Amino acid sequence: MDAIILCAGKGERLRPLTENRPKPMIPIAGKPILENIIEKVEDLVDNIYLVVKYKKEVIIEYFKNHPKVKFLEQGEIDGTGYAVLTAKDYVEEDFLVLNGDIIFEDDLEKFLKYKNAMALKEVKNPENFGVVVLDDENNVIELQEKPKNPKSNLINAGIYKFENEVFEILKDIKPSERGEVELTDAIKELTREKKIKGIKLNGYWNDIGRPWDILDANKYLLEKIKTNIKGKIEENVVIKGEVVIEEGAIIKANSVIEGPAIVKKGAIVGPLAYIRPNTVLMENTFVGNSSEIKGSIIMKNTKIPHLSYVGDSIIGENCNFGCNTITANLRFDDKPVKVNIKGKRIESVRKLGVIMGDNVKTGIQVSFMPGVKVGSNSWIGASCLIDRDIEKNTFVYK
Ligand code: TTP
Repeated sequence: MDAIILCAGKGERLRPLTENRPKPMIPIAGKPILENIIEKVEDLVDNIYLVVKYKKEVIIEYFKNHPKVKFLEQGEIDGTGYAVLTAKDYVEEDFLVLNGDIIFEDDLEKFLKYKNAMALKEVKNPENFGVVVLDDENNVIELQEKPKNPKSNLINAGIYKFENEVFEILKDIKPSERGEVELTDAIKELTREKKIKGIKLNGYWNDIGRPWDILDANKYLLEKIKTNIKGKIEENVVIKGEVVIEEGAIIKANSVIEGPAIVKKGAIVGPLAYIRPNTVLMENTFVGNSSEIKGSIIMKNTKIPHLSYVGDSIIGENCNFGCNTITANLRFDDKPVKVNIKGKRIESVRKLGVIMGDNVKTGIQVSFMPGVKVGSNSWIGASCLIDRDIEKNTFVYK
């Protein structure tokens, strides 16, 4: 048994976080989304084929020493079906296929006994997804793409078990209207002869597409951590709840950490810093005097040295915050924060801060309104209030 993990997508809805890395490499709960997926399959399969393309070097560098991982590059044509076809001459007779951007709880053993199967998740809003209709024997009999009137509340969860036969179907599939060879078109062929089972997934499942999905999955994964303190803890530090502090991290005097939280290797917290639940400080970050971080992912090498508040935010690598940089994460009217996703203004969640790319610098007293995005390499000058998205490589000043 082998596994194919689809990692070649462009992750456009997650700009600016995907400007310098593919979506599967966004860190959630301290490690890339893809590492969470690999951990789910590595004991079940002999080989794990990662189908890569966009920013492939980031994936290859991180996983190059994994004994089961091999890399295949998707060709010119886009689409999940074409991504699977990339592995045609490599995988064994039976194989699992997983999207490279899902965080899920359930185990996958139950798929292995079927020739062809797909994972389904029960949701309240099936109209936003690919809906799957089953017969009494759990055979998939119909797929509906974002239907106005869904025939079931089960959706395609992006995990499949196939036999080699699917390649024969895929190689004859023509690109869809959006120019992609779609895996679902091959599945439709299988449904004609009732050849594919639908298997319901239990527990948490999230298809990471939008920034707030990352924070939701981060919260879910952090609920599972157990306290493990290997770093240096100075005097008068208060640690509550489940907290991981890796070796080489330092928590300086009079800081407070409320778990669940992870402080990675080389990170420095304090003196007098306040780390609140659902926060991850990646490697070599610095959160200094009187800075407060809540419900956020701060990627490696980012510095937040003094008098800042960062709430419900995702901050890229190598950013530097000037003194008193502040994020707002809640509207006065308590309504969901609106975010621009691929040109559309979308309601997100009640609390959402800033979504920031890599290498951003802010001057002193910079503030961000809820849900704004800041592209990589931008500089925000002193005293600016940012209430709109900032493209990458932009210098904003008063
Ligand atoms: P999507 O989430 O549909 O696409 P994406 O990752 O490019 O994100 P966005 O829509 O924000 O641009 O893709 C589902 C999965 O399939 C995901 O794990 C990426 C993978 N994929 C490929 O490997 N190759 C492809 O050509 C496409 C379209 C997706």
